Amino acid sequence: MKKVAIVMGSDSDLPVVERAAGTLEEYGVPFEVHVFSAHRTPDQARAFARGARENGFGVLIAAAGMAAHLAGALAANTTLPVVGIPLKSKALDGVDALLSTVQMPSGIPVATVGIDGAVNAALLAVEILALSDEALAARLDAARAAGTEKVLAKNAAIEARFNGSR
Ligand code: RP5
Repeated sequence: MKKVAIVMGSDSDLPVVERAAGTLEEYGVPFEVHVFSAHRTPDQARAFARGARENGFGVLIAAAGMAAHLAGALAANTTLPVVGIPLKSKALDGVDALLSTVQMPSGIPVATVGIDGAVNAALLAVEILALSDEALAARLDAARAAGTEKVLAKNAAIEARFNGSR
């Protein structure tokens, strides 16, 4: 199976990024985690993206806050799919990172998830790898069905509490 790369702009991003790593672990998807910054270590970020395909990666996840150019900078240097996670920071609550990540020029796509959306970023990566892996696709289907069951059970409990006498 191809690997997923999780790249973050700073080690201060790790608390959110760990949720992506945990999700990939749940699905048994191999991954690496790196700190490369579009601004502080641009040469290393570029080299990583340029070599990612030949180094066995299938999807890159890029997490960054503030002026979040990391996902775009990686996408500029690879045609592998790049999933961007805009991270919440103090001053602008993550809207700065969201807009920096999502507003890519035509031709260089970044699939952007919600602010701090690390779990969905990992799930998107799993879905991409599952295009050519039926066992992985089956695991996604099973997890989706289990999630549905959980919500139906919650609905049943709420309905029983409030609608019992109707
Ligand atoms: C971004 O700047 C990083 O992704 C991080 O979210 C933010 C702040 O970085 P630190 O100053 O905490 O290293 O590039």
